[in-house]
Amino acid sequence: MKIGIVCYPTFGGSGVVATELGKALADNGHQVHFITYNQPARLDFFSENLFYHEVSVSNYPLFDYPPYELALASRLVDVVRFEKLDVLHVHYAIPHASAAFMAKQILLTYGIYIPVVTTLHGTDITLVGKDRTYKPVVTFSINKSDGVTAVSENLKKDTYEFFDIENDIRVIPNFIDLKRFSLKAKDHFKRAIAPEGEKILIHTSNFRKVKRTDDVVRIFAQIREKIPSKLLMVGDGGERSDCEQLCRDLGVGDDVRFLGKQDAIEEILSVSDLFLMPSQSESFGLAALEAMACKVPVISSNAGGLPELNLDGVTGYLKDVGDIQGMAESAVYILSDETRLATFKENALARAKQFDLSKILPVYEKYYIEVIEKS
Ligand code: GMT
Repeated sequence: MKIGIVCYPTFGGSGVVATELGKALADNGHQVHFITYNQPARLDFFSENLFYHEVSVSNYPLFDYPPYELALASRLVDVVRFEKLDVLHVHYAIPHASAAFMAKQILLTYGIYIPVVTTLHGTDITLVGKDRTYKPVVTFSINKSDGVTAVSENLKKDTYEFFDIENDIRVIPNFIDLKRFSLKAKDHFKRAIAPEGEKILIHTSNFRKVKRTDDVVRIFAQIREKIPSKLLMVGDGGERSDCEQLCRDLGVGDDVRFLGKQDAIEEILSVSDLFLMPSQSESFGLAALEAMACKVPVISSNAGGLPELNLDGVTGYLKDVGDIQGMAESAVYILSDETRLATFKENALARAKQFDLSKILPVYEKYYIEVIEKS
């Protein structure tokens, strides 16, 4: 197949899923065309089946807001026409699904019907999408897509609840490439971070409010009272400086390291004992799946799709959003017994294997064929 992929080219979950999917499809012999405003962050190697088409937005003094959606729609028209694509797969509804709809209408004037698959990732529904500013367009463009997928049952349920959706939504969960995400031997790094054999806790995110990064620090402060430990904070975003200040206020600054954005996340996960994800909402929790693939159990909130990934008492624990004490107690329970910790680590990996790329890729391929055939 010739597949066009539209996504945010950043380290965010939806961009990562879209890029990893495109790379895997290309490996499987499909021709994959990424259409976005920057080279996707994880599109870092050459393959004869991978193409990148940049969307450039011309700016004029008249525009307070450069119209990216129009530039994207125009680029989609060109790429579909000249590369003869079979299907367009847009990740994150806003503004990709509506740009794809516009491109689809324009392409009809050339006698071309391009089926569009929209994948809903989370905040495009739970935060941004249901904002009145965007709701009518999001509803319309989901209903006009030829296929719609959501990354968890919970996100599917939320989408039907918040919007007037007539289309079927297929759940295709996030996936992990276990060839890349696996436990790496990084003992020298572990010794450098935790020279006295302290336990290592980790959080990775984009430091947005929805991630409740201040809860991460508070949970850690309680764990540290019971168990010698260190915290690694990976990623960057709006909440980071408040979070750093909170570490100083709570007197835990010396035991917390802010590492910023990192590429080789699997290496940092490999030295970690426990992952903290106390999010306010989380449609799936790809970062937790990456941790589990590196044998790191997860203490998370029970928000959104997290219970579909993290199994309470098996791969970690789930607590209500904001239950800092409960999360800290569960962490101490796991970390205070080496045999118990080892069992949770094995369980985390076993669970991650159920989301291996080799299992999810054929599901997407079959879905494309189904959508193309019915269009
Ligand atoms: O987590 C983020 O804020 C980034 C966001 C995105 O769209 O880039 O992630 C969402 O999509 C991921 C991939 O499908 C999911 O694993 C994340 O759970 C989801 N984030 C939220 O729902 C907050």
